[in-house]
Amino acid sequence: MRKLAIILGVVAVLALAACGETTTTGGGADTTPTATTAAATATATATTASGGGSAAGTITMGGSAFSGAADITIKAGQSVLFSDPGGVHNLVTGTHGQFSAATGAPSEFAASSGVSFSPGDMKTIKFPTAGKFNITCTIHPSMQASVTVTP
Ligand SMILES: [Cu+2]
Repeated sequence: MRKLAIILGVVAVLALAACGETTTTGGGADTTPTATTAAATATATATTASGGGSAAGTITMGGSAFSGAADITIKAGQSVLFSDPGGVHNLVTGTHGQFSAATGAPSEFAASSGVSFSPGDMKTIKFPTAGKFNITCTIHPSMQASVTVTP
């Protein structure tokens, strides 16, 4: 009889202990998942009006210089893709960073304001008239390229 009473007592204590444990659980875990709405702002880098088909040649710009072949030859009526993955540039006809009007140059190069580029820009420019056109950058006067247009 005494044994049974002790066993019951132990069971009762264990039961209370168990109850005590359970009361502590379930509290305070309010980790509301703060919805980090990643504003996936469409960084649609303004791809250019490369409207007129494929370019016959490509001139590529780095951070402060042309990279790759900067002197290319195409035929009249063909286009050059000016690709700028690297930097901020402003291309004009001329040399040493100075604009000089070039007869027969594409209309884009007719003004001293030239053609501006930001990283990621790709612009296809058609050269309708034969001639040799020197192209420089007003921001980086050491940048020099040329497009030779054969008839
Ligand atoms: Cu430049």
